[in-house]
Amino acid sequence: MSLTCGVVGLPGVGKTCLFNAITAAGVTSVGREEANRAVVSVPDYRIDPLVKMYSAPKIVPAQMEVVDIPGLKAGSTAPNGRGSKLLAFIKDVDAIIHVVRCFDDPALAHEYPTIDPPRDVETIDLEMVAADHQTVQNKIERLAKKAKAGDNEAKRDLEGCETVKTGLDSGTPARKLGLSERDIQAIADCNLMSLKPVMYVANLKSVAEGENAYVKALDKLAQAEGAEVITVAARDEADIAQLDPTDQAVFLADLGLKKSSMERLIQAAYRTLGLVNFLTAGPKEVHVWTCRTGSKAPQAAGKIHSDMEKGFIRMEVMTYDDLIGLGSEAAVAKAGKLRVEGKDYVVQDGDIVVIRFNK
Ligand SMILES: Nc1nc2c(ncn2[C@@H]2O[C@H](COP(=O)(O)OP(=O)(O)OP(=O)(O)O)[C@@H](O)[C@H]2O)c(=O)[nH]1
Ligand SMILES: [Mg+2]
Repeated sequence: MSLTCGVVGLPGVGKTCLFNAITAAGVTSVGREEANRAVVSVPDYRIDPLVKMYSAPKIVPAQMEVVDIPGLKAGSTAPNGRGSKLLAFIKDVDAIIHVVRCFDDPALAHEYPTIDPPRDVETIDLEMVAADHQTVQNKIERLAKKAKAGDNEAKRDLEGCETVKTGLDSGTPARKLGLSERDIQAIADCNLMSLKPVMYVANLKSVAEGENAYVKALDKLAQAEGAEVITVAARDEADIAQLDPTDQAVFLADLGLKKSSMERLIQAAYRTLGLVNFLTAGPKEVHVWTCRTGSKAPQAAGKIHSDMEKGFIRMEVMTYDDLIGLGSEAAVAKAGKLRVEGKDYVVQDGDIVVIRFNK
């Protein structure tokens, strides 16, 4: 299962630079109307220690797709506007990496004469809200017909949709409306953009810059909605990503940095997707598997092989910390910390598992 994060923001804020920094793809796309796509491996601190423990020759990390979407601006959602295509790109992603310019540079064009992260975030949010509003309105019209004909399910969904629409009317993104399970159910097939999980990227002028008032303003806004913020200098990081690994280390050391912030960024983006990673580890390979948060053992096993879901008997589970702390599977078992879990077990991040199943 590889999910997709979309890099979104106003024109010229550094989205393509960030995409290049993440993927080392080296694309130039100023003025392009198409999206750039690449799949990246998700760094995981648990992989190396496990590889060492088992002398495993093969590593399979989790992966996610990153899509660089051309800049969106106020008014993009107007019918037949250039933005309708851009909005379609956003519809297709599972989470949003919202890039915000957090530096002054009169030589570098910005959509507005001032730098103002909360305004920039709101501009993009309002575009998504406007498009979502239309989507919900269309659904309400369809449901109203069915409800009138006596369809009770349609009546219930209609209520949920009305709640969401009222919220969107006030300009609030759906993700901030505190919607109930039932409301979310009612709009599930609308695939609302403003409901997608978001993380923010504060883009600085250079890696030498410290955090500034713009970053603080973005931090505050993100904190209020429980979203993560990663501070980067996309242009510098894109340049660094083009170097070979030894030169990268030298370059970063020159700047007084240990490593590029891309690892942190990829990890934060991956967390924003709301996934759980579990692992299988042995002398052949260390493999990171991915399932949705809340998945039960058989569904998680199904990510490895469909036979494991169909014939599921049990899942033997140890935590990463126990395995590393105690030093071997045998020691974990001896300490009584190897758990046997059944089909109702909800798989946790960092579980190291063995699936027992009927072939
Ligand atoms: N100084 C500085 N310039 C940057 C940074 N990030 C991007 N730029 C510059 O800003 C300009 C636009 O960068 P892009 O990455 O193409 O911006 P974008 O968001 O992809 O733009 P659109 O796709 O047209 O919306 C380029 O000239 C970059 O060199 C940065 O971190 N620091
Ligand atoms: Mg771009």
